[in-house]
Amino acid sequence: MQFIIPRSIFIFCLMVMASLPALAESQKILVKDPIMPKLPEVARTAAIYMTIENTSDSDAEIIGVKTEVAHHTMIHKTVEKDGLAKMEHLDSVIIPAKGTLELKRGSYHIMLMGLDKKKLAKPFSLSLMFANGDPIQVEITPQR
Ligand SMILES: [Cu+2]
Repeated sequence: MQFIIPRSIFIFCLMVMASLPALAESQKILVKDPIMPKLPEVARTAAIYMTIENTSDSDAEIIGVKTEVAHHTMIHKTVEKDGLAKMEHLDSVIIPAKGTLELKRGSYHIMLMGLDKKKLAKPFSLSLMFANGDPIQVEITPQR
């Protein structure tokens, strides 16, 4: 017995494959005002702030951050407990559809740990990794 794939199914599969890159591209993320405040001479950690806007119709989830200037990079949120500011480590953070997430002092931030100070002499790049979609490169110029 011969098994023949109907032509219509074959064409449908081609169409699905062709639409995949478009799907990744439909995740529209805009990063504004990325900053890394001036560090004390002895600092081994640094916080990075920025505003991330999601102009798409679906939530965007950042599941990690990568950079060459630090050994570890984490997403943190500063919370106040019993009058003390504490940093919580988050596995991921959501930027709601048509929404904005502000990374700022006393709130969400990107934490760099085990800094390679030599590499901080000039601008460096940071990759925001998404659950769905391509990484986004952000250029950071350390303040001095
Ligand atoms: Cu932190």
